[in-house]
Amino acid sequence: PWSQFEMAPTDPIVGLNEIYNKDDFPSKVIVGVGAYRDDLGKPYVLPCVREAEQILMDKNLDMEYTGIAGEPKFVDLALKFVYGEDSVPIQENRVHGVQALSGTGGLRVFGELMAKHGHKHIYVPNPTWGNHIPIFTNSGLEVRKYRYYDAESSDLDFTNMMKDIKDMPKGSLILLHACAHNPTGMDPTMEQWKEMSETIKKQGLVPFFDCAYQGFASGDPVKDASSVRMFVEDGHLISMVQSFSKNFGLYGQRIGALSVVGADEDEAKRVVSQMKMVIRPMYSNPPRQGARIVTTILEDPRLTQDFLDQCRGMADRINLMRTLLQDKLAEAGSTKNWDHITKQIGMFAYSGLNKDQVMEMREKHHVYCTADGRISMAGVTSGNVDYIANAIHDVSK
Ligand code: PLP
Ligand code: TYF
Repeated sequence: PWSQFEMAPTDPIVGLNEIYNKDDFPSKVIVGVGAYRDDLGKPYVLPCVREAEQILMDKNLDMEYTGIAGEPKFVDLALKFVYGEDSVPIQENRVHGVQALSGTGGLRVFGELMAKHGHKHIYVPNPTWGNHIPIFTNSGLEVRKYRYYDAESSDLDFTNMMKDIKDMPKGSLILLHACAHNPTGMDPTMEQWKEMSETIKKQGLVPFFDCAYQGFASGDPVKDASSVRMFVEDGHLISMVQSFSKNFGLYGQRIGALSVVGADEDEAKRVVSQMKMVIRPMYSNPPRQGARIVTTILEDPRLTQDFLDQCRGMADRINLMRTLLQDKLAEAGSTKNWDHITKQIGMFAYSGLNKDQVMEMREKHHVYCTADGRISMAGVTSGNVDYIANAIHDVSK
């Protein structure tokens, strides 16, 4: 039964690890997958997470199945974390959701939910996180793109984005990156978000937020939720997927949430009941440990404060590396403008290197970033920043 199966291509982002692992050059560097590293290049478990694990261990909890929608307490805390406790629809009990298999799983459930309920297409920014496209295609939605970024000026292409939004048919789904746009690191300003909110409302579009970096953009999760909170205040009945991979460093725990703001409590609950109809035959129910960890932290004020400090610590280190990388490029002799490295936010620097330059960097310097020139700043350390700067300068001079 397997003879006609062809070898599938490796994933453009995750597959980079395999290529890197085969390279035995001693000072090779990988700045591919967006996963935080400490300044020694090692994976980082937040101390608040370690503490929460210990608390949970001491509780001797059972390992029964959770419900289809996951852990209710987690979902409640996750929604307050992004919408804000004093959010009007939270107060009115018309924001409901489910625990999701991190951002990816929430996106997939959302895609299928909307395809099942009459949606034919979704608009995503160009460029967007590579996985968005197969996730929504596999969900049964046609993926359409709106202009987002101008490679020439390494800046947001706001004028053309607004033009494209104005051309979207009424009722269309539009995906927005809540903060720290992946891969470009360029977010709209609050004034621009306001204009987008007004136009999206006027056009009768359905905004859906992907919030994968709350706390990673500015170091402050409240500030990073500003776009989402503005849309909610403007009266949009948004839906949203949250990931706790990056901000809590819980990557492999697969923990996230998918939520919806309804016109009233009953409406939000009806949507959630339909999410459960998608989930039950897909994976039945989500894993519990990540939900328990996040719950333990967010229900305890002292652990929450520790989390905020540790999350800010990661964001600060990345921003320090942005400044250092830009400085080192100048030091290496580059006369090009690299201002965008420090202007961009979140985990990535969208360097502007083209595919040939990326390949040259891999072959000649053993520095691995994705083919679109995206550099994971989370992988840059004080130990490798000189080496990376010299490699970038060499292939771009
Ligand atoms: N959405 C965006 C924009 C991302 O950048 C990522 C991860 O890189 C995800 C979703 C999904 O990540 P996870 O499934 O680990 O939450
Ligand atoms: O670096 C990125 O953009 C992501 C990271 O299951 C990632 O692709 C890797 C594995 C995964 C989800 C996200």
